[in-house]
Amino acid sequence: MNRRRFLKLSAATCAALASLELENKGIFRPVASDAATCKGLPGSLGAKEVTSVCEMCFWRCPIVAKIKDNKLVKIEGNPKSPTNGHRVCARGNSGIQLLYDPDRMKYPMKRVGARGEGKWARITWDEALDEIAHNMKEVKKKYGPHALAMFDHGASAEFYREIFRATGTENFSNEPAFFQCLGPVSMAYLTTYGYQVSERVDMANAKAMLFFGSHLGENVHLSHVREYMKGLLRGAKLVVVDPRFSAAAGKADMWLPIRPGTDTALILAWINYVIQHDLYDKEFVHKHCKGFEQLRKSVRDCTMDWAARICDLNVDDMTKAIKMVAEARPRVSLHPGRHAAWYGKGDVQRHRAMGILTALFGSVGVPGGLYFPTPIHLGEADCLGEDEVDDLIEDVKPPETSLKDGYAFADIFPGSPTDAIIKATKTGKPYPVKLWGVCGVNLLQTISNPYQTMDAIKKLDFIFTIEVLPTEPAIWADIILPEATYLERYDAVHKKGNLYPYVTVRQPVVDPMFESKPPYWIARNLAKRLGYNLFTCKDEREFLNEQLEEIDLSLDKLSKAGGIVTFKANPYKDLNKPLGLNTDSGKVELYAESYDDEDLDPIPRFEPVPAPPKGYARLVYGRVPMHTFSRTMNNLWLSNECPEGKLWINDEIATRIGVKDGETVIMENQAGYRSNPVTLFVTAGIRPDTVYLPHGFGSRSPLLTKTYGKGASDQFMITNYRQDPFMGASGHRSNFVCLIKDGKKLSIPELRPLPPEIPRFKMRKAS
Ligand SMILES: Nc1nc2c(c(=O)[nH]1)N[C@H]1C(S)=C(S)[C@@H](COP(=O)(O)OP(=O)(O)OC[C@H]3O[C@@H](n4cnc5c(=O)[nH]c(N)nc54)[C@H](O)[C@@H]3O)O[C@H]1N2
Ligand SMILES: Nc1nc2c(c(=O)[nH]1)N[C@H]1C(S)=C(S)[C@@H](COP(=O)(O)OP(=O)(O)OC[C@H]3O[C@@H](n4cnc5c(=O)[nH]c(N)nc54)[C@H](O)[C@@H]3O)O[C@H]1N2
Ligand code: SF4
Ligand SMILES: [Mo]
Repeated sequence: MNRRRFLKLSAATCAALASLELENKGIFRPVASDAATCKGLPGSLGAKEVTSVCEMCFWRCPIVAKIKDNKLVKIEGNPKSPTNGHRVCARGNSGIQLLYDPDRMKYPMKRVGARGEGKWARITWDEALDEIAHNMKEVKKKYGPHALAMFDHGASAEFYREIFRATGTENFSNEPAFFQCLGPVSMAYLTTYGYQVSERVDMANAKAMLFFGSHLGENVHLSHVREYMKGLLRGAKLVVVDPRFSAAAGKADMWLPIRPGTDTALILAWINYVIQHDLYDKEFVHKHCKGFEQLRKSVRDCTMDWAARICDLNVDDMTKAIKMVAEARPRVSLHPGRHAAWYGKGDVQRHRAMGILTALFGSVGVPGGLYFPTPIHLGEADCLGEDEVDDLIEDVKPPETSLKDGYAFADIFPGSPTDAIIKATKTGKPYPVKLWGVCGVNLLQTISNPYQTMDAIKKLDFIFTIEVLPTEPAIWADIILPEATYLERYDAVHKKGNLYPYVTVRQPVVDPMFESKPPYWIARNLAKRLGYNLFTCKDEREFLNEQLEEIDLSLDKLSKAGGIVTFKANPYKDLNKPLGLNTDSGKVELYAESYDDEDLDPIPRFEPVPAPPKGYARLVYGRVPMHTFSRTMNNLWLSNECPEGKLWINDEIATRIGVKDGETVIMENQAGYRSNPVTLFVTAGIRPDTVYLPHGFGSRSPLLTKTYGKGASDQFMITNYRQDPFMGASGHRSNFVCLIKDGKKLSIPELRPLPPEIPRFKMRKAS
């Protein structure tokens, strides 16, 4: 079967994801309204307490803002929320310090120095929007619609995306938070289960949990962490596979400090083991899975000894761990993972293997296992102009050579891989990309190889950014538009269809400060200048009411209900009936026929990723509970709590190379790039071949006065990356560093033997 055929099949297989995309945009028709079952007490919208939705991270917890003398004084969780209740996390609580950050973008600005130099003049909104519209028209006229590209993440970006869609371009990075985040796991579970599983795993009811990475506790999605804690408190066993002693490893019954990049070998050996030792759910497999025989044959040589050598683990621990988990079947929460863009090539297959092991335990549609979403179908807000856009782009021809060519996701996801957009911008091939619009994405801290990104930006005719803070993308912009923060604006209706489904809305808790404007206002005024008849509602309340109408709700009704209404969940399945999944076969696809292509194995195979070159350790990264990526680094309260991410290094390595805990060093990567100074955390809790740096620190924007110059950035060490051939994600974890102390280079000694199956990374100097 060739790639073209795969694409055709996957289009059907992946309809569920498309629906999810559409659902998120609020353009899905409802099938039934559960609104009659909504419960709620009268709230106090518009009074001293205003209900809204947090955006300090993308979990979007329902909140209540407390206002005194027109000033926001406290943020709490919405007590009526079935997920977080009155709680918020440290970041949610610190939203106040984003609102009142004196470094905020206050006025529209125009660049007057060289790009990236950071010199601007204040201009009016009219001037700023005129200039953006003029450049968008010019670039489209000169090079065609596909020369425009948009980088977006976050709720407000939805509005601007409509404008870019109306230009006819195919180039949306579709949220770097997709291509650098959960793209691979989405693709894998869509193939295997027919839906985007995301974090839909019922940990509160699990008897055993199994994590690969997934550092919950440091990764803080509040209600998700609470479900995990509930599971632990009820006595669930926990096995954590992580090269580092993560917060989750600290709570685990077993920690397996795996060699980075080898998880697929471990999972295949475990699949083989549970099949050989009858530790799988035969009934579930027989009734609900396709391809068991092919799976059994394919993994039969994946022995525990083979995997132990590759993963640098011992067979006894591996055996004990898998038995512990298998005994709990079907109440096993094998966490599907969220951040899955790890190594590039094998990422989808690693998550396919995880999905397969889950099915062998029968942990699907049952308490404690994977669960199914409860769709909430909002109405289409006609006045946003969705139909207008479809008419406008009806005749737009796709480019002869598309930036999506060759990617399996192409029919399913509306965007192009971020990396392809950047390369086309830099090289002009296969066609020139000349204008970028950026909203809610820190181009330099989010995307692999920031040096390449800066080179690309220099080639643009025009770049504008819509921002709340003067972070790196603002520094590189020609025009910066100051957007109202999430506490000063409306966004589209927010719904969550997980274990406790609900609908709520974000609404301003104070008026926009300075000259910042809400996204709806900005989008409407930009669209007008471009001649697009979009955003014709009187105001945001009108389109929100249109979205809510379909589920028999309105802003007033929502307000009376305390800002939130809940729905009955439908997470589990009757396993006596066919699952009727949205896959090719309607069953769980252990063998994915649609992958039957020369480079897409229908059953995952282990493909090694290169080991560190001699003298280097692999750089991996993750979260700290007090920050969200780079976006919270300048927050007064959060930066007080956690001003800098420390570089974790193994204690034995530290002794051998003569560095101590708390000392400051510089990292140098395999291509010779050097980091800002970073403080060491010396610990036995990390493998000797690996160092770990929390993500998002090391800001390069001097305008962020509370964080500039503090700590080092993982992204500025990530110059080497590999592309996932399935869906275009770039894996960030194939970079290696040695340390520089007092100007002297310290080589990292190799303490763990490398098996012949794993090649070593070949050094290349930076060009
Ligand atoms: N506080 C906070 N919480 C957040 C976020 C935030 O910014 N701040 N962001 C949210 C978002 S969008 C995401 S995507 C998630 C990300 O959070 P996760 O989905 O949990 O991210 P992972 O990359 O799975 O987990 C990081 C862990 O992977 C380990 N690791 C590195 N390499 C390997 C390997 O080869 N094998 C194994 N088994 N482990 C490895 C690292 O040591 C680290 O402990 O967090 C979410 N939660
Ligand atoms: N090296 C490395 N790279 C990574 C990751 C990693 O762990 N390590 N994680 C990956 C993952 S999982 C994800 S999800 C992505 C996240 O990628 P991004 O979402 O790009 O992450 P941030 O660094 O938070 O950048 C957000 C930008 O939006 C701005 N912003 C914040 N709020 C608003 C708002 O309300 N309106 C507007 N217009 N702008 C706003 C912030 O000031 C900031 O400049 O990064 C990915 N890239
Ligand atoms: S987890 Fe924290 S930062 Fe994220 S939405 Fe909830 S309260 Fe806000
Ligand atoms: Mo993410």
